Amino acid sequence: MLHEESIETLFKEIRSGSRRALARAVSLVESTVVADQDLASELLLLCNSFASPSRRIGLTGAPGVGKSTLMESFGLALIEKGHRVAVLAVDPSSKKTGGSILGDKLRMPHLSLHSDAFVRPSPSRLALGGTTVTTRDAITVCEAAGYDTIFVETVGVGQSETEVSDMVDLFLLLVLPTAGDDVQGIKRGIMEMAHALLVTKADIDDQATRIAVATYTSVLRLMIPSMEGWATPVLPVSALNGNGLDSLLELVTRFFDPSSSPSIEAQRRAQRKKRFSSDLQHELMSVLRANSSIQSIISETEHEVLEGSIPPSVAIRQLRSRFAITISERS
Ligand SMILES: Nc1nc2c(ncn2[C@@H]2O[C@H](COP(=O)(O)OP(=O)(O)OP(=O)(O)O)[C@@H](O)[C@H]2O)c(=O)[nH]1
Ligand SMILES: [Mg+2]
Repeated sequence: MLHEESIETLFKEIRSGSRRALARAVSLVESTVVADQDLASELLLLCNSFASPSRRIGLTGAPGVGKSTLMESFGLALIEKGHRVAVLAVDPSSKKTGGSILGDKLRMPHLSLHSDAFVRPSPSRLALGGTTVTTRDAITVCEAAGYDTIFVETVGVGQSETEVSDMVDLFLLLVLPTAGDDVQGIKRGIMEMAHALLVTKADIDDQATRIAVATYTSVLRLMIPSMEGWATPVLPVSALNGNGLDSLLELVTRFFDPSSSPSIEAQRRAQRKKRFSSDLQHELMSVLRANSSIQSIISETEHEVLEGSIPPSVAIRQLRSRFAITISERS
């Protein structure tokens, strides 16, 4: 069991490049055990003070579209250029299958063994909305460990895309070259959030890939761009033969060009603001719900609203004054 003194040791080990220590640190910040949370906070404060410039890249797309395989080949290409790459996963399905940790290591066999890479599928912590809340903290720990490129993979289901797009700088949507038939199936909101669309498995069918690129390009023209002044590119890629990886590298370099970093910093600031405010709301609701007298006032009022005996607007006003009384009685 970790205690305060060992947090400093753990932090030193992380800084000196130990991947085992990093894996333990990520488990600690992901832990829901109450006793771990003070230690996790202490570790995160240390890590936060060592934040170095980094590139946070999210990948989303239907199951099997090729996210992990792309990170394997693109991650290795980045390592060759001197980068250190961490891969985290927000995987709402891992709870059910329980097999994704092994699965992802198999999908990224070379990357997961490379000394300049850290591959860690996060078990999903189902919070409100059914997505993880701890991946952001795992990002902070990986950055303190000297990983300058952090990939976050998520299967495109439910809310996880929004969550991931709120924790990364560059957000990539992967689609299959199914001649654009899928366009209808992809939610408009996700396409508008993406900074680029990658048509995967381009090695399989040349013509289908070209049609898919053209279809997605024209659909995107009708949508609101993910960033002001940014035309969302559609790139064909093959993780298998490496075609398109140069263009992807060029895109990533252009996106993170120092001349655009003020806007990345502004985006991170907005993300921190959003997270603080939503976590605060969540926390306040749990505090309120844990208080039995407040909980019973809420239940009583809810019952009256459901029965139609008072309108919701009046109920809320009544609750506001009853909460004020309850809180002042206690202070
Ligand atoms: N031909 C071809 N097959 C690919 C390519 N990329 C991935 N695949 C295959 O597609 C299958 C799924 O690939 P993954 O990388 O696991 O896909 P994923 O999107 O990470 O899947 P989930 O994590 O399950 O959502 C595997 O059998 C891969 O070998 C590619 O560029 N070309
Ligand atoms: Mg995968």
